[in-house]
Amino acid sequence: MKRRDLLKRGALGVAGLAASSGLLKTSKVLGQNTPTLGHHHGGVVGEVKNASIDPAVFLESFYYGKVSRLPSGKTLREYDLLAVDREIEVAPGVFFPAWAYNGQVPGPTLRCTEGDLVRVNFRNAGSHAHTIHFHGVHAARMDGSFELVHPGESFQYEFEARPFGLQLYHCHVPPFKKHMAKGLYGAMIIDPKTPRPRAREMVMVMNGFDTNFDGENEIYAANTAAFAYHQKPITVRPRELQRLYLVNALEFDPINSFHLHGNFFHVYRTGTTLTPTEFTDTVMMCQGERHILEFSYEEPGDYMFHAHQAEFTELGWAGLFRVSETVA
Ligand SMILES: [Cu+2]
Repeated sequence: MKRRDLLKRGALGVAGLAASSGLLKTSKVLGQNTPTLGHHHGGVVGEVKNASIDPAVFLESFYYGKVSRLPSGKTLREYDLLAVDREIEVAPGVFFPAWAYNGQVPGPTLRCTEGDLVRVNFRNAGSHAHTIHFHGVHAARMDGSFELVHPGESFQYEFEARPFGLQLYHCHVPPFKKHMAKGLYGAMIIDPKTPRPRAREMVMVMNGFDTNFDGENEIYAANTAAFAYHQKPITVRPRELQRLYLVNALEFDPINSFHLHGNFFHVYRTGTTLTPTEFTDTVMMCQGERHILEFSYEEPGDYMFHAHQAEFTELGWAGLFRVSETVA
């Protein structure tokens, strides 16, 4: 049965899909609630405990690598990335057999500064050949598109970090769509040499999961766990500048989006400018697109953010910013 047919029959959402696709592992979690949004305490009952990341921690985690100084004065940053097979939980009780960099989906958010020499020690401990293709400017042999790294093998990628902005890295082994959709992707932030203004910074990698392998996503999320930030809102202080690094790693659906409630945000397209290119409340993003968003809230309260594709929202891609003076 197709996801869209399922949805036409009523507000089944996550629980209905999980139950009908036979992927249900913890029956107490699902099947007893209204899984779609519309009330204030999260879209599903139960929590994702094995997402491979803690969404609250992943949101603000940056992997700066092992830093050393080269004789030229340049900064060298060394990162270790390991591809593994791992089952992850993507909605309460819904598991997905992922392929994951460092055992997590999304992979760690690599962070460096423009001009740094980036060295990535990649080892493939998975069951299929993989690579890492980095967006950015680099030599062809460092592109991760032709040199397959077979199970048990290693490869060292090395390039200068440029241009500054928000980059994407992902496996580039055919069938490409499958290697992406299985979870081999992550964000890479290349900071400008003169840092951006001080802000509270967050990373959201918009993704989805084809849990019944029919070539469509059944679960959607920002940072893998459906409704995670709806169940545990992201707390922000009034008037504090929020900087969101937003990456679209979704497969199968050509377009994804981010819509913010009660507010507008500035868009820095691909993160490659220091002046905003747009002021809006909804940004559409094709596969592989990424932008930096900046905004701040005045009034305390709970504000939704979600894909403006309502179908994605109901299947997990929704969260809340909780604006409060008393943020820890
Ligand atoms: Cu791969």
